[in-house]
Amino acid sequence: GSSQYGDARGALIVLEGLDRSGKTSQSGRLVKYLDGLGYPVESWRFPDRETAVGKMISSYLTNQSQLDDHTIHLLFSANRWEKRSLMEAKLKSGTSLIVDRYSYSGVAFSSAKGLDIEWCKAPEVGLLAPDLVVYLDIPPERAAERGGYGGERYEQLEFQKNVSQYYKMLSDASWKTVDASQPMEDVEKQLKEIVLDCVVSCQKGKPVS
Ligand code: DGP
Ligand code: NA
Ligand code: NA
Repeated sequence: GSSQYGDARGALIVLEGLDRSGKTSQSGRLVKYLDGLGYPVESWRFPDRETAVGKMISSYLTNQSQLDDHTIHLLFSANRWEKRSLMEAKLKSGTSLIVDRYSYSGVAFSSAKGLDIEWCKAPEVGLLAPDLVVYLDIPPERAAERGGYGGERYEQLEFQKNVSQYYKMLSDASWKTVDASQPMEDVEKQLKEIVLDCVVSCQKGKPVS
């Protein structure tokens, strides 16, 4: 067909949400589930702190370095760009990717600091478009109660409230929202259903939008 990846391509599935919304644990569970069903799948996350750029980001997040807001924004974006071709190759070869944060984090977190939203979106243009964005929706106050924030730069209630407003602005009708304040098992069950649907339709060669 007219698919960007040909037949049986992998699905690009992005999980977004506030810090402590449960993305990381759910992403691990989803990968196990899909793998158990026999679908090639990998768990990815941004920022990827292993690369040279990722190490600069990590040092910024842990307050070991200071950077201008625009500069760190562009580093987060560069960190997605440096993984783009590998991402494309994986999808083409049929491997689905469950990605913990993507461009939406980039725009929501930097806009929440007061940077212009259109300026924030610009460096993301040309990255691969996800087949599915799932938003793990949790009130910032509830997220803050969860075992406490880890002390990284953005883990502050007032800032997270601001981020959640920008996520609302960025979301559109194509996003699936899961109530992440439910028990973990309920979140997991709903996510599995949504994500499997997406993987199955991509395996059938669904065109990329
Ligand atoms: P995590 O490793 O998922 O806990 O993310 C680290 C922190 O960085 C988290 O508070 C969210 C934030 N973050 C993730 N991606 C971006 C981005 O592209 N831009 C900005 N400004 N912040 C981001
Ligand atoms: Na977030
Ligand atoms: Na975090």
